[in-house]
Amino acid sequence: MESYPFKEIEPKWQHYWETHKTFAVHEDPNVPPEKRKYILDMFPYPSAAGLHVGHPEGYTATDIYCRWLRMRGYQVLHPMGFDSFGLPAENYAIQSGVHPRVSTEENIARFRKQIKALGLSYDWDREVSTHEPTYYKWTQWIFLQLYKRDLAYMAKVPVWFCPALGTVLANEEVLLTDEGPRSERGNHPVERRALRQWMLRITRYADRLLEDLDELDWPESIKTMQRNWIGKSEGATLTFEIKEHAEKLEIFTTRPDTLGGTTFMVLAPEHPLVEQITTAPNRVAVQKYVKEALNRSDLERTDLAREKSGIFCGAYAINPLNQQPIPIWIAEYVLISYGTGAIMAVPAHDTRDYEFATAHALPIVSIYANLDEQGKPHIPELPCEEGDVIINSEPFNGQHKAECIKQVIAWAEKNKLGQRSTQYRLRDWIFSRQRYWGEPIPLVHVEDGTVVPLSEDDLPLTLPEVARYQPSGNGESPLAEAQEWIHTEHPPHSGTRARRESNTMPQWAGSCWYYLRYLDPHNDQALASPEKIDYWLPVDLYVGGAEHAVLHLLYARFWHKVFYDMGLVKMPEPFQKLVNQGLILGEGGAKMSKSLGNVINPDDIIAEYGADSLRLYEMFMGPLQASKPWNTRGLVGMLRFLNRVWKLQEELELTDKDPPHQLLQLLHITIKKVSEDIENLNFNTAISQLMILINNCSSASIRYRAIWKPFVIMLSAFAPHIGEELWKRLGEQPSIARATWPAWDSKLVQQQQVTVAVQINGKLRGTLSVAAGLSQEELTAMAQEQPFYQRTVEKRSVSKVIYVPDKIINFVVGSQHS
Ligand code: ANZ
Repeated sequence: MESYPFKEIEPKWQHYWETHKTFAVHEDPNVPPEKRKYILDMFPYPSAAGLHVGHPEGYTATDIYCRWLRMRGYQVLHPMGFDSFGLPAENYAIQSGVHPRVSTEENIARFRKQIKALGLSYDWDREVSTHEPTYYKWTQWIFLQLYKRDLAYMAKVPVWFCPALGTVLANEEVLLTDEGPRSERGNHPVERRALRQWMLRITRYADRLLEDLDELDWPESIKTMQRNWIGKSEGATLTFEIKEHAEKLEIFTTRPDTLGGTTFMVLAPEHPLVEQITTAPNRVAVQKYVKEALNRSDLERTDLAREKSGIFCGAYAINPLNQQPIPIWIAEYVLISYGTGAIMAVPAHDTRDYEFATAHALPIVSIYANLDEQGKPHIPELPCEEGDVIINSEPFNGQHKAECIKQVIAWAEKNKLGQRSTQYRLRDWIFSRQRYWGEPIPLVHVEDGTVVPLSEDDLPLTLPEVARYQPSGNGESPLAEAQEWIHTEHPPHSGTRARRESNTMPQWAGSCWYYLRYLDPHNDQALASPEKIDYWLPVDLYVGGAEHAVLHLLYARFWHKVFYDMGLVKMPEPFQKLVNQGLILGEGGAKMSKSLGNVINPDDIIAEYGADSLRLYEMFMGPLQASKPWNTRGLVGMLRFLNRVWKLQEELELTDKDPPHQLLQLLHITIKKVSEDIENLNFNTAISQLMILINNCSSASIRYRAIWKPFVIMLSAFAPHIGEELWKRLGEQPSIARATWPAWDSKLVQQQQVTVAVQINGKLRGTLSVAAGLSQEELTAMAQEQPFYQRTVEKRSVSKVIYVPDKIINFVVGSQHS
């Protein structure tokens, strides 16, 4: 295909932006706070594979948004950097002997070049990489602050260990196979081993991490995932006596009402009582069972489809309600890490317990009955969650569930048999790795056993050069073998021997706070100056993949809250609005993967079609948030569009005459549509509208400056290289990035207006005056902004929306709070 000269135009303008620092931004006190915007992309891990087509998707979206903001007079901070510590570089070093820093920096150089080839408007003066000592000095500084606040501590925790590789493995390096867990590298058996780790007390922030989600403009799905991850459960801990033992057994339940239906107890295999109460005849079998269970992950152990294995330990507990003896079992489906690691099992009303009781022929007693029309009680079909009234549970018989839960807790508290209790699924964060390529943890272990943090003045504690990246073989990091580095004295030169901490931080560490470093990347006195932090925060828009829904976003929110408590930042949340771009799938809809041979390389696309076509195509594929298959034909369509634009400017004479009214009207409709679409990140429909305008321009025999100039400005947000070129050819001064975004004249836009009735559960609550032809989504979004809607719906969840176009929208909401 004969194409416009993108091969010349694109590098030319990239060079222009770079040398003119077009997108560098400075704090200017004259810019009012509402005119400052911080637009952030999730920075990439610089893998050896280079950029994939998923990267340009999110990056182009934020780039368009930033360019649009700048042209509307906003001051925009839009930085980029690299999350450059991590496993692949270390594994590559083990295989090849190449220092991870060397391979990482090569990868960064390649990534940077690829990103620049996309024409993204970053302020490159703010680039950071997490592996640089000037950066990780502050990651270490943050660790010291966490340590000071008692948010970092040591504990022995089970991690994956591979004896053949002599190393600890990350979850993602372990495959769960039919022959048990195996190392991804080399397919060796892997086991759970308790090793000393550094932990961060994220659990102390569980409630705040949960509550503050409500205020954020984030996808509901991500908020739900975070809520589930934190997993707050309200219930009670209850204490059971053990027959012939002084020890007591404490359990956590969310269903104290079902106490009377407890027919057995279950301990997690790791529970400390297992040792003590297992009777002699059961000992050998119990030990065997426990050993097997310990080698399985929590995920496997709680797999609902898995047969409920378990073993009787020989001891009995006493039900505090009726003094009946209840056998104590040990079973893997009870996890040591949750609640108290022990449960009262109520097979009549819990499906897992029901399956277990059925498999092991244990009794099943219903403590609920349903009442028929005559008020006669009947046992419901089991298992069932609840019934009409409590039975078999004197003195609580006849009560309903909610009141019974309250009464049992009150009774337990009065008799010192237990208390109300809240549990979280969230666990403290294992914050150390037995690896070389990470931030050294800035502490020493003195020979008398004390642990001493380094002084802030001694930071950064840099990674030493090592000869081998092979793990030490005993589960310690390769740093443990760096003799000159690991041995030190504390206090320095005192002659008292000390060892540096050999663990390094996990890859999450650097990405927990990079959004702060961008604010002041060259500051060597502080992680960022308070003025700059106040000037820019919070991040107004954060765009990245949904794979970071839980961990990265939760960890970053946790650190941010610590910064908030330290007075470093003024708002409790770092990321106001979050958007996840959808996955780009291979042609035909399968996931892109090397093995399927359907991976698209952005370099090839840019060489063949140009970066502007790639950008337009990725935005035109569909809504930003949706996953969508690659289709090379669509890409060709974008190049055709740009060719057409180019031809118009080559072939049609430019005039300052007034354009025909219809064309002018179409221009203003386009300005409005494109502006509003960009604001809502609906780039695909904005591009369609630009195409409609160009189709109409093509039928004229002349180019009207009054149409062409605003068109070029709008186009430049999406396709900035051709935008700059056309701008210059209009006789304007570069850069078009500084042009003024056109305004629309609402008189010219006058579309048919309609009034839509907004109902909630069928009742009229208000009306909206809107343009005709809006979609259900558009109207829903508008309705949600109305105070009358917010007042009536509050936190209840909408179960259904009924929309009669241009007339009525009805929201069906439940009585339950979501
Ligand atoms: C008795 C009972 C009766 C329960 C009933 C449920 C239904 P969530 O909601 O997820 O917090 N449980 C407690 N600790 C456990 C552990 N370490 N491993 C596995 N299961 C555990 O779940 C709380 C319920 O999960 C608790 O309430 C307990 O079973 C079980 F009809 O107690 B329940």
